[in-house]
Amino acid sequence: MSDVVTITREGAVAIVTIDNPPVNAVGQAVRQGLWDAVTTLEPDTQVEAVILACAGNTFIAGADIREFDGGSMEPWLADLIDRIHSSAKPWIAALHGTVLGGGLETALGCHYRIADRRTKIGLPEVSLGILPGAGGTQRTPRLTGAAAAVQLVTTGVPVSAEKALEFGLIDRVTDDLDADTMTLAQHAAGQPVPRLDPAPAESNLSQDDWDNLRKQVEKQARGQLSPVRAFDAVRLAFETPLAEGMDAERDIFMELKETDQSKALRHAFFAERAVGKPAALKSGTPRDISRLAVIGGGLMGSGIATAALSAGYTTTIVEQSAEAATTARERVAGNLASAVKRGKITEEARDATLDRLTTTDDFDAVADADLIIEAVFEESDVKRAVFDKLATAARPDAILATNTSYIDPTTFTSQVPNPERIMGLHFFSPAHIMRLVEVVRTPDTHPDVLATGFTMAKKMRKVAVLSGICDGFIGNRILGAYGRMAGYLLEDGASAAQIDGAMKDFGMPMGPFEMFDMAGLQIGYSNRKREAATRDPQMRYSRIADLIVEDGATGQKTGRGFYRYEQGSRAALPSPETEALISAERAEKGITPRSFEDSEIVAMLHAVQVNEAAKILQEGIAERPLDVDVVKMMGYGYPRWRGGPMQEADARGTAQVLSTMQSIADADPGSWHVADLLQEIGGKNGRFADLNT
Ligand code: T1G
Repeated sequence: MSDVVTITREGAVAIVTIDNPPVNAVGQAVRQGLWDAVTTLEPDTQVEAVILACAGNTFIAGADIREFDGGSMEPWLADLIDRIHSSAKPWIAALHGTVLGGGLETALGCHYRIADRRTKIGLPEVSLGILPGAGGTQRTPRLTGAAAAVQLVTTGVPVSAEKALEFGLIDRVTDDLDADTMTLAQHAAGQPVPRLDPAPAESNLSQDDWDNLRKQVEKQARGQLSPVRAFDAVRLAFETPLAEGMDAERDIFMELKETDQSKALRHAFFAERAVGKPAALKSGTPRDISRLAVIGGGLMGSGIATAALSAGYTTTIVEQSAEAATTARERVAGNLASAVKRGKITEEARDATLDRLTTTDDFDAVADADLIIEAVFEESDVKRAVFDKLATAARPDAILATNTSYIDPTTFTSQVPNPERIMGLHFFSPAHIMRLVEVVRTPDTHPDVLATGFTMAKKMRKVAVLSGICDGFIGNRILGAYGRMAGYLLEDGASAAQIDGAMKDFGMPMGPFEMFDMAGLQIGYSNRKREAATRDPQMRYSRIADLIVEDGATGQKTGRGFYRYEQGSRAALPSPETEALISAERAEKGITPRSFEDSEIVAMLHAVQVNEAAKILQEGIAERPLDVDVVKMMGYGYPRWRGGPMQEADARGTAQVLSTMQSIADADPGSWHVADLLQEIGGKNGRFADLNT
């Protein structure tokens, strides 16, 4: 018998237990163990029912995703499930934890399913760019009908045990899984074994209904293939017998598995876990922290405090006045009220969370904090004043973090004793929603401090990425190159609408100019004015954004920026004033506007991001290309089914990316320099992924 699948017996009931930590993935060893268990139990006349259960935190949470690139090994999961379903004895699946993908499919091959009340049950395969490949698209519809099957399969979002019961996916929900499973097994023993009807599933949907449903799935997929192809598989369950449907499902699975989208989505899955284990953390031990303090209860500070409170930390917000402290509490309460409204937390949980919050104007309240995050106004002098006070008000061992999107945390190390406890934490707004946080290390930051930052972020259900120090850290530095190139393309003849449209077709949630208008043009204008004296005179400078601001238009909030906005609407409309201003500037610079292909715009905007990322990697600001990918996906809306700019570069071919970047630099050597790392990898059409070890 295998060491990941064991059989025990209680009277006439056999209990097959899988023990394959951490998530009981149904990899080859588990499949072989289950295959052998069926072979052992089928002829055993002493056994009249079989319970399938898992040790640890969860029932099977899916196939082993790592096997997809290595070629599946027999026994195939679909064949194993068929064999279980054909058994002469009833199999009862005892579900707990997160029953996902191949885990649910294995349970659907059993004859009964009983779940602990807290279980989450789903078919998330589309989030990996594939579809349920072991019968999920064929058995689910025969149990739940069309609407639930389409929802489960094409969204990939798990449902509660109660909802699964309502859908007909499981037979029972229990608060005592072991006892009730055994009772169920004993009742089933010796009874006729229920079989799934192999005839096509029944639905009252018309051809038009199906076609409209597919259009909805396509719209929600936003360019991703798998939800739409998974829909096609589900639809087949209503038109063909089970065996035929299974064959079609397998064909679609094999088709999707080889797509760049699926490779990107599998990369994203593992990358957002790998970022939490940078080499720099190997020597770090996280400190045990429970009490946080946040200096500044504005939008960022109250968002950070909300995330901290929701993660279970006792949190104090320190503001400059009693009324500001009260406002901060109201902001946190508002954030939590929204979570209640969205059904994310109960009212009781909200109240318990708020009980952990203290808001005050007494700076000395930081005295018992284990970790303090300053989130005051993004100006060095304002932050310096806070660190001056922290130097004496905070415990000498308290970790001090500065929430900043571009200020070098080293700025503050001379102000406090034990500077090794300082790090930067670049939270993304809104901080209680956005999952990304860039953890910025100074040359002094202690590995334990970094490890504590990563542990805190994970507890906040955030994804932390380690960054060194440069202007904009990882994400905003790459955004800078992206925005600069977009400005040049605008000046050279492409319209804002064409550039934005091309990037939305690429999969971005919005284009650069819609994004600038939404964020507001004033901050960028002020930054550029401050940097004017030190700007490289060789670098091309596009004044268009400055001219728009000087024309009194600073974006969506004022009704005009790069676009015009009707009162109360966010729809970006052409702005004749802005277009006239752009034409005048082109004339002023003697630029004859030229036309661009969308593909050229996308290639150029992608190339400059990869080039900047290559420099960031060369400089050691980011450890691996996957760190860059995760920052762009989690913080900037980069389409997950492209896996981030570095994965996209590998998919396009790095030689191609190098060629585009070389052309950009040749045309404007004062503004662009091809990164050595891009030269090296692109020169041999290598893969950035090879640096992700
Ligand atoms: N395969 C391989 N490794 C996996 C894995 C999987 N399915 N799921 C998790 N891991 C690893 C993960 O990389 C990490 O490793 C560790 O387990 C803990 O994971 C045939 C084809 C179950 C909700 O998509 O959603 O079935 O970093 O940090 O936060 O139709 O893991 O420690 O080295 O995420 O407690 C479908 C994916 C597969 C579920 C637990 N199933 N997993 O979350 O832990 S395709 C999924 C998750 C399939 C069938 C198809 C989550 C979790 P390391 P973790 P967690």
